Amino acid sequence: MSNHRNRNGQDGEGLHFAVIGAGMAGLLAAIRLHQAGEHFTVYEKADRVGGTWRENRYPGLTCDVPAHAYTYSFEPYAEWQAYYAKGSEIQTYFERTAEKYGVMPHIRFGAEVTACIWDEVENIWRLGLSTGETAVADIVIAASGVLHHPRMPDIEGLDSFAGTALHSARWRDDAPVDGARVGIIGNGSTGVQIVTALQSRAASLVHFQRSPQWIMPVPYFQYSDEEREAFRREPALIDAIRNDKDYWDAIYRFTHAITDTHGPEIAMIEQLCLDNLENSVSDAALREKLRPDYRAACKRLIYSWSYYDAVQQPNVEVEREAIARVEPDGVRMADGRLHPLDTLVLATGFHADRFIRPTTVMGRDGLSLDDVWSVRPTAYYAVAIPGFPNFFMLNGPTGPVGNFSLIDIAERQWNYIGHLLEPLRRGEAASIEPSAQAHADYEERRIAAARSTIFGSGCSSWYLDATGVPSSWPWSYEAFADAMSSPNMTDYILHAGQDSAVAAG
Ligand code: NA7
Repeated sequence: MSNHRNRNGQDGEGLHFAVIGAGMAGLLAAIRLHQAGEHFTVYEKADRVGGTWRENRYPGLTCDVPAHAYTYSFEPYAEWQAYYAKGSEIQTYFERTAEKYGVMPHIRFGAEVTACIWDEVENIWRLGLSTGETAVADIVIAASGVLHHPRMPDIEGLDSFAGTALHSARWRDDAPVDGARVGIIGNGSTGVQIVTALQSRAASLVHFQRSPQWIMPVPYFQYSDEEREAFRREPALIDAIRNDKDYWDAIYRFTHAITDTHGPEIAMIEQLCLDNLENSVSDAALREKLRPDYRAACKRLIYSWSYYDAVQQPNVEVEREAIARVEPDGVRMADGRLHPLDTLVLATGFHADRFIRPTTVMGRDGLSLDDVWSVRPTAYYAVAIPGFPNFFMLNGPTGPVGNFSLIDIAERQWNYIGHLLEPLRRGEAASIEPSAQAHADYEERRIAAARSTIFGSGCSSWYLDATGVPSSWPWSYEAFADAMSSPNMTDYILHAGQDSAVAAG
């Protein structure tokens, strides 16, 4: 938009972007905007970059996407220690990458965006910050994360616990673990990783499982110093891993498994998980405790190479009885038994439907995002929302979930957003948003398809919205890649400013 007024008092022409969040997706946006010479500010509530990887520090934290696939495509990393990276390594990667690409000076740390209000007269977003300041921007990139509001379990007496109780996403290094009696509530990826990591450190460990999980066996190995040296010398070796046909075939197979619940791919996953349980757990009673009563991949599949080993150690107990309450000394079960504990870890997940909320977001005509999302959070192709011009999300609602690299997903979404910005950059319009009709059609198709995915096959999980419909992309990964390669511009409305449409689809 060559004649567009500049924002935030900066000199020069062009659009000004406000990026919300300096995690993986926000840093991606920042780096790409910096490379393109755009004006932008990243607002970050915390005092460091890293998002999820800054917030989560629990023992055993590991990304279950192979390390070389969980990196930006433009910034391969030779230093990964193992096939799956530890959380602390990933945090280091993001810190280094942010420094290397020169985006740190553009990040306002300690500045949470509390409000985004669309100004229809000026065609700008007016931002309120936790610092009491205000800012304006032509474009908002909401990269505020998905799993960032810890869900505390509603268990009677939790506050009465005399030991240390803490949520997995609020880990404290002073929590007694070594030689302590530790209990872990929750059996998602987080609980499984914590149990595996703490088994050898705790005196005793109880894993409270409301629902058992299917465990997918995966390879795990360390990279040697020689291999890392080779990666440094020859980054093409890293590309070969990233682009490995077997890896991508597995991704495609996985989405076919999700979408074709009676096909050969899901049958293979189910068999692998079943064989893992049958062959890895020797005690028949324990095997039955660990056997889920729903289909594999209905909940997010747990990838682990060592959980079954950990729970077969003599200091570990898998507890399937219902929890009656927490008492000062430990956890009381419904059948009256007490597990005395020093430390109680709540690996009970997150409120996965929040996205940018609780930030107040108001679009055209005072339209509130909270109202638009009153049934379920939604966005056209997971990126944009009718009535919210120039507002784009990375890793927003209805995007692919599963065992994929969210970095790859965000990069594809960024490409899509880039196409949407072209008419604004050319000065042909002051704003762009999807049409309500296009979005309604998308949601109708998506919901119908989502109901018949494996996620909707009859289990509880954070994949389901409040009405029980899977909230995710319900088609194949190839379909997602194809959709993100270029938007259908006829589904978008361009406004020239002063609220007059210049083109409508
Ligand atoms: P998840 O996958 O949402 O798992 C939460 C776990 O906590 C799950 O096993 C729940 O059992 C259990 N839970 C929740 N509330 C309770 C109560 N009140 N009592 C007993 N058990 C409870 O969260 P994670 O942090 O493990 O993983 C989230 C994502 O992070 C993961 O998928 C990766 O993408 C990274 P339930 O199954 O509901 O019976």
